[in-house]
Amino acid sequence: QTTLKERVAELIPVELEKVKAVRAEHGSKAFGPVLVDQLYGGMRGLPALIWDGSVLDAEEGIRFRGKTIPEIQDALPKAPGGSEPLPEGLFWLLVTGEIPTQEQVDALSKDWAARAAIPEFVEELLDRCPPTLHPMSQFSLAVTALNHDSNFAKAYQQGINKKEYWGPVFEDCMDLIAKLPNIAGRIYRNVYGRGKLPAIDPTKDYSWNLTNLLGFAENPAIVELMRLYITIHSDHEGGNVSAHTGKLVGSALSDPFLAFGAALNGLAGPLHGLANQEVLTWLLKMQKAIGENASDEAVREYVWSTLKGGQVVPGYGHAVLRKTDPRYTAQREFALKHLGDDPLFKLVGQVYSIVPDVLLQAGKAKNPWPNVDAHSGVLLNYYGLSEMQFYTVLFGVSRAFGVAAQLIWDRALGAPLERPKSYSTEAIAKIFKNK
Ligand code: FCX
Repeated sequence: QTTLKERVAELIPVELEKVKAVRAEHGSKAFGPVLVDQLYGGMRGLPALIWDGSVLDAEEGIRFRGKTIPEIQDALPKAPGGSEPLPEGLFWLLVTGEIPTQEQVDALSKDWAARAAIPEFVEELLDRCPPTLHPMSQFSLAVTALNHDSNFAKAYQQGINKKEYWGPVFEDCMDLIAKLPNIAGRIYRNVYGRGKLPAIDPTKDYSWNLTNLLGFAENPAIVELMRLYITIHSDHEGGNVSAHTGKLVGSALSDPFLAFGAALNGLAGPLHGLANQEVLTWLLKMQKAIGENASDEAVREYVWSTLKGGQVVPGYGHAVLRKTDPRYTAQREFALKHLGDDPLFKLVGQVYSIVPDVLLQAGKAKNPWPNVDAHSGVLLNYYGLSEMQFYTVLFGVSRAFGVAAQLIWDRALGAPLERPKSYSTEAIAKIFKNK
């Protein structure tokens, strides 16, 4: 049976040829004009990056290597007795574009379990963090510190040939993903006083181990949720803040730990991954203000008061999407199957029936529909993982899959240092004065 690394090695010459052919045929063609407004407007819609793992369509949502979320739920290998895809399989798909066999997925589970231990000094670093330090700051700190043992940084210092970069980067990416559960678990237990971490079970899959490190694995339903959660948060093409940061920092040949540590700092922003936490905070505040089983009118008024206070409605809107996020839908379907009439789930549904209208009426947001973050917190909370400040850490564990897959290919295909051109307002005024 072929390992993931062997398959990547086989695919590299094929991909190099593909890129060469596309560049030879289309390299000098223009995508279209760039508007000055795009420079001021957060580069929306500006074609600027190559990202192979996934592509986002504004109407349809994400496709991982051409496959929609329902398609990967169907096609990827599952755990015994489970019905959600194993993220191990998704990583294989992101890296190779191919659906792995059950044996290949099992081999990844074993490989990651074997690499899962974190250095003692990183454990101590985390143990010394005050519980008041946000879990995302602790997470990025620990991931950055893993650079101590980077295979790539070491190989670079020893003068590795550029053609060989991808090998140690692949090893670093595998180590990175493998070590995240121990980091996340340690942060959770330290911050919330949940006792000592259990050992990794090498006979179990990645999500089971992650859930067990957090202390919840005796409930098979939350383990299934974790498999779905890690799968759907992994990748959302290349332009979002975390993915782009990982790629950008990697382009300086910073190793995958430094690159992903930087990505995590972007994910920790409230307009991006922190929305995972913000949604539940907002829902609970609303529940406190208007009570359980509140009327639609009361919810509508609360949404308006958020907008009038100059705040965003967390979990709604998107820079690219213009329809309900299929990652929201996948979580809603999971909730319909498992959550019954949980009051917070009911509130999420009620909010879904009200917020889009309000945002449309307010007339600013280009997309009034819910994104991935509008649903995740309610699911985790239902199973007892109620500490919302921790939620973005789980998003981060998942996002490593997408960033790592691209880092491997960027180094395999010799992606150059990123260095776009910037302009001052003065320069722009001068350039376009007489145009
Ligand atoms: N609530 C209130 N106002 C909103 C809004 C929302 N949910 N979404 C957009 N708007 C506002 C913007 O703030 C902006 O106002 P301004 O003109 O006064 O600056 C205006 O509508 C136009 O913004 P728009 O072009 O629609 O959206 P952007 O591409 O600029 O921003 C995000 C996209 C996602 C940042 C925006 O919709 C938002 O703030 N949403 C709430 C936070 C959130 O859920 N983030 C998570 C997104 C994602 F899924 C993820 O990364 O995890």
